[in-house]
Amino acid sequence: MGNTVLLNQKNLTQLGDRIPVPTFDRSTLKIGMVHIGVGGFHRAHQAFYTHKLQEKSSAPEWGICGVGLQENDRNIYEVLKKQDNLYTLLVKHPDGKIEPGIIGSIVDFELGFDNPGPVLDRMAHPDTKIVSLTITEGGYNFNPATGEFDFGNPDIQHELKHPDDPRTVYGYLTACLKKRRDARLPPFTIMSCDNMEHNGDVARKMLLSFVKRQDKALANWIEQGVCFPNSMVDRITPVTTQADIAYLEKTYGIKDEWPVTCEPFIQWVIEDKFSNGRPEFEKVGVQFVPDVEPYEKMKLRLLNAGHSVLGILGAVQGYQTINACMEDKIFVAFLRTFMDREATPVLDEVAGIDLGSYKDSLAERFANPNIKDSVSRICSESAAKLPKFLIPTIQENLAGEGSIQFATLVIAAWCYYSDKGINKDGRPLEIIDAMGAELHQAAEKTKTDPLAFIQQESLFGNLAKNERFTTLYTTTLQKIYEDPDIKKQMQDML
Ligand code: CS2
Repeated sequence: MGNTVLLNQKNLTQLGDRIPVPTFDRSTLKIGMVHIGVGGFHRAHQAFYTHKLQEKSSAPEWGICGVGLQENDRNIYEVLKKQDNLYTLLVKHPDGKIEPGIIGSIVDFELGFDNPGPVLDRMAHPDTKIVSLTITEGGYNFNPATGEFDFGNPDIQHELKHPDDPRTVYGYLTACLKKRRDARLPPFTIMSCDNMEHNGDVARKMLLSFVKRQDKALANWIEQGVCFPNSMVDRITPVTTQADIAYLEKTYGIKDEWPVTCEPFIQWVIEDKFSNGRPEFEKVGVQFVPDVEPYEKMKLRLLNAGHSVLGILGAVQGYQTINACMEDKIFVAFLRTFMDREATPVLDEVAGIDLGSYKDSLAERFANPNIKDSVSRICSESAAKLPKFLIPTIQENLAGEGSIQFATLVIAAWCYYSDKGINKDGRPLEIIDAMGAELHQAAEKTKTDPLAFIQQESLFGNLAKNERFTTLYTTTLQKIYEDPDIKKQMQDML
């Protein structure tokens, strides 16, 4: 290792002696993709695939411009600006090996928060062919109980009154699609990369509901011309820690303020439905299929739900990381039994995939000791996640005669977690949830009304009205409140 070098374009030649750096000419890339929501996941997934494609074959039309719409995107914006949009990806293997590489596919970044103009211009630019999204499960602005667009959101109300001052993704998309239509430019594809069943269909339905309130003709134009491919995206990407930053500096002498770490596994299955061309991602392993639904469902109901099972139970038990949960034989057995007995029976066949091996591989991925994915990341935004990952499995098993015991323990533990905010040993939990206050208020009524938590219909639908569920839930809950050492209950169930 030589002296410490700041990560930026000018220093790339020097850094190239230390770790792999982009070999393609970033300066000539046009921006074909605008991505909203440049978190760790985008940088470990779509930007990584795009980087690989640039390395493999020339794809000059497909550079990425990152976009942040919220105040809390300012940090990443400032770091990436300083680093000429370069960052390091650290791929962490289970055997301890860490594979570093500098990713060069993001070539510009715009922040809309202070001034929406540059973001709108970029999205309305003739070179832009795809606008992709990782705005999180909660970012789609629909009421989970009805599945309809939530017009009650104050930002949406503001945008309806002031179309030139967008705040949410819907305001931005509408304003720039209008610009494109008025300029007689072709529309772009809107590509959702969030963990939701039918993510593209949901994005389409929500955007059209919003646009129809403003401009019916524009809604028609969007309906005719904008494609919204559904997709399944996968790569475990923990939160970057100070230790990752220090590792990079100490081991390679690279000063990168915001590297990304991830597991080696990566998968992207997309519906081949694009309005205005697409990168040849199949050259770098992306699968284009006519129907993504079975893949999405499999991943959400096994991987994401599996994560939540470990996360919620692990939080109450006092574990800090997902791999720590997987060092506990009871957690491993509980997870597998949940998957086999409850999640799998309500899944569809997935052509070419052996579910047994898929579940084995999930257990290996979760156990990767090098990843140290925090339980708090997994539990964050559970109110947006569980209605998509876990609750449908319970509802479908209730509709048949399926087992619901394992998932019910997780819901009961989530109530305890939201009520008490501490683990079994009384230590405070780090709870990050946009609905945190509502969850707490509902959960703390448990003492007087055991069903209070699950009566939140926007999350649980009609579970509180199902006797088989409420009977099991109430007894399970009572046991947790008597003794939050949740492992005992888990063990008794195996
Ligand atoms: C996780 C996901 O947020 C969560 O709860 O399950 O972020 C998961 O790591 C990714 O979907 C993996 O592809």
